[in-house]
Amino acid sequence: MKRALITGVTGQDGSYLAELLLDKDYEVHGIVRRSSTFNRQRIDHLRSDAATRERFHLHYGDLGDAESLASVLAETKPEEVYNLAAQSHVGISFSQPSYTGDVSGLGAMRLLEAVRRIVPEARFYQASSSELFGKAVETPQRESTPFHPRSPYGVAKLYAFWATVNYREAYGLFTANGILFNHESPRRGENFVTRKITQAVAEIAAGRRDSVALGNLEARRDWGYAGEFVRAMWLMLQRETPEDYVIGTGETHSVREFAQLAFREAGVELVWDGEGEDEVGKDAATGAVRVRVDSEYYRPSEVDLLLSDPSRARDELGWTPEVHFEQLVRMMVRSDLAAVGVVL
Ligand code: NAP
Ligand code: G4F
Repeated sequence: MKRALITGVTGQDGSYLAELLLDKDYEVHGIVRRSSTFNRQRIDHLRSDAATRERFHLHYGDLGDAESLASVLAETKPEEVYNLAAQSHVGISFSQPSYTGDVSGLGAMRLLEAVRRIVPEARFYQASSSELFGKAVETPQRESTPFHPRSPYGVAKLYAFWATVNYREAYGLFTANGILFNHESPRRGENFVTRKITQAVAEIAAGRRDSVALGNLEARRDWGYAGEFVRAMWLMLQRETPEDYVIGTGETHSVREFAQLAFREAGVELVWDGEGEDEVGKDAATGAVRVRVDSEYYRPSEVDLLLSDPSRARDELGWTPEVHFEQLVRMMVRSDLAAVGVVL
C-alpha cells in the first residue's frame, strides 16, 4: 500500500485528491490546521465511510511551522507528498502580502527542506499556478512562457515554483510543479468568483437575496473542473523523471460570460446596461437588477487573460480534460440550487 501526505487536505483540491488516492488504495495522511470551529466539511465523508476511514489520517500542522512539518513527515514517512496548502486567494493577498509570502512561498521551502532531511526518496508535488504568467507575454501560455506575477500571491507562488526546481537540481529530489489554470467545482471556496456567482444565482432563485456585486467582468480565465485536475497531479508523480506541466482546458471565458451562463441555467436571461462601475446586469424578463459592479472587488493589478496550452500534459501524461465550460457552470449552479432546495 502506497502512503501519501497532502497539505491543504481540507481545501477544494485536497479533498478531491484524497478521494482519488484512497480510491487507488493509498494510505492517505492529511495536514490540518487548528481552528476554533471545525472546517472539515469537504473531507468528512472520507472519515466516516467504512471503505476509507482506516486508511485516512489527519495530523495537526501548519506551513508556517517547520517543526510540525518535520514531525508529521517523520511519523508518516510518505512516498508521495502533495503540497496544496496556501493562502490561495489572489485578491486577499493584496491585504495580507507578507503572510501570503510566508505561507504560500516560504511554506513550500519549509516542506521541501523537511522532505530533503527526513524522506529524501519521497516524490514531491508543488501546487503552482497560472498566476505565475500574470501579465502574460504570450497566449496561450505553456511551460516555456516567461513568468510575470501580478499579485503578492503570484510572487509567493513564484518563489515556491523555483524552490521546487532548485531542490530537484541541487539535491536530486523528485519534485514536480503542476502549473494549474483555474479549476472550480461545487466545493470551490465561496469567495472565488465562480462559486460566488453560482451561490448568488441559487440564493436569488430561492428569494433570499436580490443581486450580486462583482468586480472586473472582463477578466478571462481558463476554467476547468477540479475533480479531474487532481488526476494530473498524481500522474506527474508517477513519471520516470520529474517535470513541470501546464494543466488547463485550452478554452478561455470572461467573468461576464460565466455570470450570463450561470443565470441562464436558473432561467434568467441577463441584459447588460451602463458602463464601468455603473454597469448592471438585469433580468430581461422583469428588469430587476441581478448583477452590480463594485470597485471594492477590483485588484490593484489584474491578470487580464489566461489561456493554457496543455499539449505537453496530453502528450506526456495522457491527461485531457473532459468537463467543458458549459458543463462546469451547470454542475456548480445545480449543486447550489439543490443546497437551497430549489428544483427548477
Ligand atoms: P483552497 O480551497 O483555498 O485550500 C487551501 C488549503 O490550504 C486549505 O486546506 C487550507 O486550510 C490550507 N492552508 C492554508 N493556510 C495554511 C497553513 N498556513 N498551513 C497549513 N494549511 C494551510 O485552495 P484550492 O483551490 O484547493 O487550491 C489548492 C492549491 O492549489 C493551493 O496551493 C492553490 O494556491 C493552488 N492553485 C489553485 C488553483 C485553483 O484554481 N483552485 C489553481 C492553481 C493553483 P483551511 O481549510 O484550514 O483554511
Ligand atoms: O475567482 P478568482 O478570485 O480567481 P483568481 O484570481 O484567478 O485565482 C484563482 O486561480 C488561480 C489560478 O489562475 C489560483 F492560483 C488561485 O489560487 C485561485 O484559485 O478571480 C478570477 C477573476 C479575477 O480576474 C477577478 O478580478 O475574477 C475577477 N473577479 C471579478 N469579480 C472577481 C470578482 N474575483 C473575485 N474573487 N470576486 C469577485 O467579486
